[in-house]
Amino acid sequence: VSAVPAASSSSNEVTTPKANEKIEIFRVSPAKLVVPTLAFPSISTADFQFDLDKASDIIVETAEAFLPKLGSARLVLVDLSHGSKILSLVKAKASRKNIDSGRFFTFVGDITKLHSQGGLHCNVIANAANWRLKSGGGGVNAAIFKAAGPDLEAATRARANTLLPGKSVLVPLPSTCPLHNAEGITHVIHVLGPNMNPNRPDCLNNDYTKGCKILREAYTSLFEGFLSTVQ
Ligand code: AR6
Repeated sequence: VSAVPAASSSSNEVTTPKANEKIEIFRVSPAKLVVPTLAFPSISTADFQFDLDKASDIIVETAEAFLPKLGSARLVLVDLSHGSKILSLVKAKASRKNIDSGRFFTFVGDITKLHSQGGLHCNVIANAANWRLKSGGGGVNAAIFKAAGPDLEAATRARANTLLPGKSVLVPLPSTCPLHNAEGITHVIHVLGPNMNPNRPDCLNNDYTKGCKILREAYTSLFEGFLSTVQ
């Protein structure tokens, strides 16, 4: 049985069936062909100045704990450059623990262009948000709100106005949203991590007992949100 996407009509893609060859053609939504995949940035480790070594332990441990619940779905930690320290740390620690690298891996690219520029299909992306769930600011938050346009702001407002540290909110994207129709992203999960930057609200003043607890809660909440889209 061949699954032929109904829309592949370019003449040089057409193959002629051989005698007696049975071909069944049925419509397959492109979204259904993609393995459910969450792409997420390293929460709190840039503008919020969280320690990279501690963050990498938490990312690897929470991802490892969630993989068995996720079926064939994948978790992908994304950052912008090949020199990313957090990607190197996580890659090394995941490999030491023999975590399946087909289901949990790192990827270099802009999280808003993973499909169009990186060839990576992700149906859900996470945002390292601020407590007001406002667009702008810097980092990945500014990039995601800019790429998604006003649709994401409206869809976010329909669900929440603020977020507590360690929590997340799952926001479905309408099909009119550029991130949905150009990149195949159906949901954005806003996550608020712990803040160690004295110039940002709710600074924890280097209290890593509280900080690690909140970062663990943040990833747990993020992966639970993703799990709810898979089930
Ligand atoms: N694609 C992939 N990764 C990115 C991108 C991108 N386009 N942009 C940044 N990163 P940050 P935080 C990586 O600072 O520390 C915002 O202003 C980046 O290299 O975005 O949680 C919010 O409004 C780093 O590894 O998030 C909050 O106020 C990771 O994303 C505050 O910053 C997270 O960096 C949140 O700070």
